[in-house]
Amino acid sequence: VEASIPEPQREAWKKYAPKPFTSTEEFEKAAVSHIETTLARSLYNCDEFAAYAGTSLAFRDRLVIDWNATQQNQTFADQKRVYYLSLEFLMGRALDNAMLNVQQKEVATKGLADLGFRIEDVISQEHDAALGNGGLGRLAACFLDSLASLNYPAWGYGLRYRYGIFKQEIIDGYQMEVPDYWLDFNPWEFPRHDVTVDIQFYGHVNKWQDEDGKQQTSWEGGEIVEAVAYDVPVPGYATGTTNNLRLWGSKAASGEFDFQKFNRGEYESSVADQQRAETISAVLYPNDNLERGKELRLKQQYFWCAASLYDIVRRFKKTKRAWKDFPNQVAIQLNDTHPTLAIPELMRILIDLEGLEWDEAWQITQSTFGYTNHTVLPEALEKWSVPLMQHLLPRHLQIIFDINLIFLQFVERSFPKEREMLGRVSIIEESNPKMVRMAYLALIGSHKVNGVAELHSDLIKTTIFKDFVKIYGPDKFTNVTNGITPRRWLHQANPRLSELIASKLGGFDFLKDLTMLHKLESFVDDKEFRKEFAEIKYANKVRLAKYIKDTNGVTVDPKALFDIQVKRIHEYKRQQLNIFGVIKRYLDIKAMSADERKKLAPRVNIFGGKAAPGYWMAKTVIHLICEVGRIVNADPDVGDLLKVIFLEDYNVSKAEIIVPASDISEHISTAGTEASGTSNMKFVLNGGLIIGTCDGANIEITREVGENNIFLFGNLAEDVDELRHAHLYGTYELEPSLSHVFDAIRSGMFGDAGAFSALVNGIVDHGDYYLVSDDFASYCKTHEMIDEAYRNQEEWITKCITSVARMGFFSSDRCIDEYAESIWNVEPLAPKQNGI
Ligand code: NBG
Repeated sequence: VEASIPEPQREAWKKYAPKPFTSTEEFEKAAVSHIETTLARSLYNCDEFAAYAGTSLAFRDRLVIDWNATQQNQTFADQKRVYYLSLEFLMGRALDNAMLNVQQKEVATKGLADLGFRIEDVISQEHDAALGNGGLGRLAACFLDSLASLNYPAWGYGLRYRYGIFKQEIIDGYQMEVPDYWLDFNPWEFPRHDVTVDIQFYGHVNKWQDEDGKQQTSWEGGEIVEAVAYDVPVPGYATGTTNNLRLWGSKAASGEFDFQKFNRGEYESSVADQQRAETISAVLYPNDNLERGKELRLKQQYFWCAASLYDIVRRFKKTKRAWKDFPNQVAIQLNDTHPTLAIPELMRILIDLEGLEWDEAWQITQSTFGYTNHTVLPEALEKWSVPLMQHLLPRHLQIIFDINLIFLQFVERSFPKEREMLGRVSIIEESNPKMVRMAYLALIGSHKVNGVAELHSDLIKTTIFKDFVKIYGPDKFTNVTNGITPRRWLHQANPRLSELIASKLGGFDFLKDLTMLHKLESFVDDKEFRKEFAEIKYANKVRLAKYIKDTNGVTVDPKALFDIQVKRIHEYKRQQLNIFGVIKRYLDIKAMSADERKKLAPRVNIFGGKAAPGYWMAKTVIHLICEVGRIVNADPDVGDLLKVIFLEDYNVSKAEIIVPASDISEHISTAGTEASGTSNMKFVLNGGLIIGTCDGANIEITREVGENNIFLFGNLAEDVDELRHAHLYGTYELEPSLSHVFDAIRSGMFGDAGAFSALVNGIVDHGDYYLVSDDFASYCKTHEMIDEAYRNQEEWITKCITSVARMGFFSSDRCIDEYAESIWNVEPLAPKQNGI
């Protein structure tokens, strides 16, 4: 690698290279300097936002030093890198995370106090980076944190959406969507106007024979859109490694706009091209676990895959290695099927542009890619219509057909007696129009396929990918159970608990090796420790109660049991089961005598989560929760015994307040539908217990914490098919206590009954697909057990502490080490000058 500064001048350069601040004074100097110069503000007009901006810029300088060193170190080391391709990165706020990861938060706290600011107020000025919908996007963010913290040479690749997930407003009990324009001031990204890639769409394919008689193919014509790189530094915890997240923005390729038109006075149409190009990276599709097959979405996918691959290949070619070395230098992980077009794109590069033969290109491609499946829900499995792909990506469609042909020939040879299998496993579905099944393409083009929790990884092998297990053998499939970063989800969200743990474990090493938490079990009977543990939970509940008061205007008692369900609103996640349970509780309270009421444990039921704008049933559930809250919270018979809260606009930064404040959280999907879930892990790590079904990672949480420390209920995944069948064709009786709830809804107790009829009828008349009725009795019974258990506070605290101590397995560090070992075959690279 050649340096741009010649040898004799490097001394001066090195002498003046920036050094990170190490003391409060140096931090203050950096922050004030940024506020006065970069922001052109003074001490007469420095508000909290300016303080945030100055603090961020000071820390950004710090990150950039480590970032540059890391990138240089990785280039020189020239070893295998990981590329994580994800359409979603739900990063949340960056400042607090940066301060903690470089271990300078105390310096900033003192410095800001010196300058007249409280650090909490400064941190809360930051706009969340919300480039994701839910678990899938947040998992990608946790993975980036772990990759950097463990010193893996890794890049994230995504799209720089101008609008992230919409902001949710609740108006008269209905969800309204407001665009999330988040880029007004974003100090965490670096535009790289010199790093651009031309991306082609439409056009046609040319085939000819060259002078040696070799078949040549090229993709001609169509239109070009330019991809511009925006880089986001990702600092590891207590390490010099700061990795890169590269997000692509789209821009018109042919200069600014059509000047001829402009000069003719056709102002509007002259900017039309530009606007059309910029539309590609304009907005995140707001669906969680649902694909709707829109052309713009396919354009987003190709735009991002092609730009990322161009970048990866460019970096590889600089090493001057032979192509067969590509998989020894590059591992690409496909986060769900969204980046599957990277497979035919790499084939196109290798064959059409680099002149490799098919077999060698295919060998390289398969060895490079790994594919993570995140769902078995049929409505979420991506399919693209063949005519659409023919139009937008004609060459890629040919390559997909060729991949399919060769694959089907192989299947035919291997299973000559099972011809009906060919139609089932074909990448092309023979429907009208024909469809490309992206999950099959991803699977066939990768060397490993993994699910995200044990049950889920078993399920993909027996359901959607059953035939493929037969074709490739079981070794192509593996499990990597999801994890969460303890830096954000313990140390940052719950600093007092992190401190308490550190005081018992002799420091913060557990944040790098979460299995060390097991040592907490020896303190489970330590009086002082228990007292502090309980106090911290109570303080976190007080904080949430204050937040609820500020946002919803409702007073809740922090001594009540806080029961929380926050996640995307989805029928399979069954918020409807929860709210029906709440209604039952309300009806029970109403029917009680004053004496009976006195014996009852007060509850606060807290909900939060967004519904996809087009998901009408999910919006109905939100409306019902709000209406129940309106009635219950104002009912003098009930008082503090029950409160029902819907928290508006659930996002990462709000999760950091909500998660540490639960006594119980709900993870109650129909068995077999939630691939993993990750908030379940966050709540338990923060000393809350969970009520859950035998689904996703709940099962492994049970294995780790022990059956006595979790409240499981409901039917098992293996019984779901039969139960569904019974609803449709059997003589099925609705659970009576649920009928009672439905009667109350139909009576208009919670406002216009008609508004909720579809919700109720889906269960009563239309097959109850999510088996709410089947699980309702055991759900309510389990909540009674929770009431009972909560009454015995001493035992409750024992359960909570024991659970925290046993959560070490669920660190995303463990998860990333598993990917590195069993899928990527990459090694960590120690930072050169250990930054800290
Ligand atoms: C989601 C699953 C969750 C899982 C996350 C992360 C999709 C397609 N899947 O259960 O629903 O925790 O992925 O793996 O968003």
